[in-house]
Amino acid sequence: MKQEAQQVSSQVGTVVACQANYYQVRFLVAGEPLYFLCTRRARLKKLGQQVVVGDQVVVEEMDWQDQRGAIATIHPRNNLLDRPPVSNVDQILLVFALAEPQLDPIQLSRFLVKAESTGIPVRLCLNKRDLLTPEDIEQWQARLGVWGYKPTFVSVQTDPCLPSTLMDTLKQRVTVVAGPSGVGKSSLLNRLVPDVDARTNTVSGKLGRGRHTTRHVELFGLPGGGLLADTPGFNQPDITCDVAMLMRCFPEIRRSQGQCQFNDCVHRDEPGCCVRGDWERYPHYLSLLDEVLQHQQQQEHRPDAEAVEKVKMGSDGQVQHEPKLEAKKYRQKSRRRKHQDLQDMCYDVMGADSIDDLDDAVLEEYGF
Ligand SMILES: Nc1nc2c(ncn2[C@@H]2O[C@H](COP(=O)(O)OP(=O)(O)OP(=O)(O)O)[C@@H](O)[C@H]2O)c(=O)[nH]1
Ligand SMILES: [Mg+2]
Ligand SMILES: [Zn+2]
Repeated sequence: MKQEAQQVSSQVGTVVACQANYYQVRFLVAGEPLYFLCTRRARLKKLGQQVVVGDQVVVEEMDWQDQRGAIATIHPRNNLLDRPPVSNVDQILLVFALAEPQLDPIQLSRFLVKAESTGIPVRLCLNKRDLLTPEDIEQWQARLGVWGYKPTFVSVQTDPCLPSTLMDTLKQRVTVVAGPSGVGKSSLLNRLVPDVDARTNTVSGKLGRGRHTTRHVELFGLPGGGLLADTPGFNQPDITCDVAMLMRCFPEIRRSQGQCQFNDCVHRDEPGCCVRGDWERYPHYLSLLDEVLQHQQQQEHRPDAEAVEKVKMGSDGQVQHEPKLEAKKYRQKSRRRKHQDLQDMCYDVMGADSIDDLDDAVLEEYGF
């Protein structure tokens, strides 16, 4: 059976890591994972199609001896997270610590909204339960239940077995672990994939978002099936979705959807609004609403002359250009820099073989 499977010259696999011009692609052969080191066909490069971790790809010219091949086609993506770039994600596992660092409800809200705004199912995992009393844990459970979440409480460090609710949700799914720095994301990965050398405490950089760590995302195969990617922690995700999406990001608002008098109610000061009220996260919602409206206003009042393009990867793998609208663009730039911005970006991005080939400054500038 295995022998027969090894005869094929082309097969669909999952990209689990990208490094320079090479991609590690995982195949299941007779139920066992096999990893091939692959290049990308020149045709994909010409089409401007980037390969990202999570992509389902057709690998051709498979050399079963040396486990090498060439990526010929990227299957259409179900979704694409941009930071770090991972596609076909089944769920986001949002990890927070109950203590050390102390659980900040506003920060948790912000992360939840950011995760929900991707449209990808979100699961909440609260780590370091060894540091809290059972009473405190019960209080958090009740409180977050009212928010609309049913977190899994865990101590990655001291639990003899990780909870079955957590293990079950990871089975056969592609999961991206996200959350602030120091909450135990890498520790969890180490626990789940015992032979992995995911270093803990490695986040670097001024913003707590090391460039290299964000880019070198990798999907690890779990012993019970499923794939898991660790991400570096950062403490303040931007909320850049629109108002309609913001409302969808709150389970409390989703629950009362359609009950407002006006279809376009933003639940702020409209008369007869039944969402407005004394629910715990209502102030979080109002503050994020202000932020989102402000962001929207900034976009609307952006002078055209200052428009700078942003490079995004479409779900089809094509590089797309869209106006970059962040406040960052108002920074003073040298004349040469202004003139060359757009051109540089086109050449740098389109001419590169993979994200890893791009200049760090270009990636930063254009929001990768
Ligand atoms: N008390 C306690 N400490 C834990 C637990 N899990 C992890 N830690 C500790 O928390 C610290 C941070 O853990 P990491 O796994 O590096 O956290 P991280 O989320 O990957 O952090 P970044 O990579 O900075 O985003 C380490 O010192 C761990 O030993 C736990 O269950 N209980
Ligand atoms: Mg980490
Ligand atoms: Zn309303």
